[in-house]
Amino acid sequence: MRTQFTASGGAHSCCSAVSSSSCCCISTAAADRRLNALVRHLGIEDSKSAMADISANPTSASNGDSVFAHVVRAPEDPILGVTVAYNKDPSPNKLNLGVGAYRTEEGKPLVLNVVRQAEQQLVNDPSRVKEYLPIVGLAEFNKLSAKLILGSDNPAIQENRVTTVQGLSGTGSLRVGGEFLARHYHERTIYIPQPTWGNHPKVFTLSGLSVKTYRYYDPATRGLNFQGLLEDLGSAPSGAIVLLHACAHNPTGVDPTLEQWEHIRKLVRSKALLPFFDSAYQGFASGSLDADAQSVRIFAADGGECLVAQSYAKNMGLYGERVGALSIVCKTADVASRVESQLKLVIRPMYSNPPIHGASIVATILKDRNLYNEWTIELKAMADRIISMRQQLFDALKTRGTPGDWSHIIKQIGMFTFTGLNSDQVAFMTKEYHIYMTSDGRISMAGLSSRTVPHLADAIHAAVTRLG
Ligand code: PLA
Repeated sequence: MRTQFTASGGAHSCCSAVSSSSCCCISTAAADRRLNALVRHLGIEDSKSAMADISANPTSASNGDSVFAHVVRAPEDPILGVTVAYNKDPSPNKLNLGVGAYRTEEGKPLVLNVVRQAEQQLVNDPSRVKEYLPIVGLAEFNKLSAKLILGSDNPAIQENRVTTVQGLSGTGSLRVGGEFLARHYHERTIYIPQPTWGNHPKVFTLSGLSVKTYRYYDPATRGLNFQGLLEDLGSAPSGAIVLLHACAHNPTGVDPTLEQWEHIRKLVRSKALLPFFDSAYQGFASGSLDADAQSVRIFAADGGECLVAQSYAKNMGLYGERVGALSIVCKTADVASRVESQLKLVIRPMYSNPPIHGASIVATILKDRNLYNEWTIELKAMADRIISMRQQLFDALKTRGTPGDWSHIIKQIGMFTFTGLNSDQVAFMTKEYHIYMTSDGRISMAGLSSRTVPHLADAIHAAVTRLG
């Protein structure tokens, strides 16, 4: 059987004698691609002069000006910028439903009890040191992470066909995966759902991949555009990479059913597309770690290859610890070990090796049966609180007689509701009600509480009736 990865690294005509790791043309071409991508990303029209500005205009300081005088102000990030605006608002009633960060009923950030316990254990263990981790991270963490997402009895793990490297949370893991594919995979196009998490196109473009979209969401039904998805993936070039949200699709909260996943799997395999899963919400969608991993597991069970980026930001509340993992399921153990050797070459010049603390917390919890069980209970409680917020918001809008069908609030899954509110309505809610959310109408249900539901419902009601 043919393997999809050529970890030996393709030889380049200009420097065929050198290994791909030190090949000069790779770095120059990649740097050019990234600079071009950055120019496109910043929306600069005259790319030639912009390139000159970005790369070769350092001498203006001779007249006393800053060498950075030409730097244009970049816009705030569409998601994290919402928090910046929120922090500036002096209103006591302000509410941040922008970034997906879990809050308690009291509106406070939550450190899980199991995380506190694991940290205590780590602090009390004098044998713990702060040495550098290996380039691929903490071995125990990597093994446990692969088992968590793929299932502990997964044959690919038992056959050593999976390589897992620790990453800087979900984002860093996606980026390392993207860069690996740009260097070693024969097809450089990645298909991402429309819409998707706003950082996906940037992460993959700057990894050196070319980004295209496939239809995913149908605004008319506020559900999955399954037909459109099948058509678009069906006409993608053979071998193309496909980004799939493992569960709790961001921003729509719309996931395929298991039957639909099976359909997608067959199509992906028949066209030899390469699945790249983004698993940022395992356990957060349904409250069950196993149920939320089903999509990934059906792909990992068919013997084919795939990539999975995992994040512990949400399900363990380790947002700021930046702990995640990238697993690549390969056809053979030999390919997996060569793939890993190349992943190290991606990571080493990027951040050398990952941080030790967050991964140690996760490993401590995953390997201890009691802590693990306690974690699943705390995780379920978070998921249940989010689900109850859905019901409360839905009921509050019904009580107010807000025009429209709001049943999608209770049908959607995971951290977010894709409300269907437009950017004018969102701007109105921010201005008049101090409610902060992304301009696409996404609200983080995890940031809501019983106390703040009425305020949000009032704001939605006013926005819909006045700007409907
Ligand atoms: N993938 C998806 C689908 C995500 O929604 C997020 C986070 C990530 C990856 C990355 O998370 P991590 O790097 O922190 O592990 N999305 C958040 C935060 C919760 C953000 O935008 O950074 C969001 O509000 O959409």
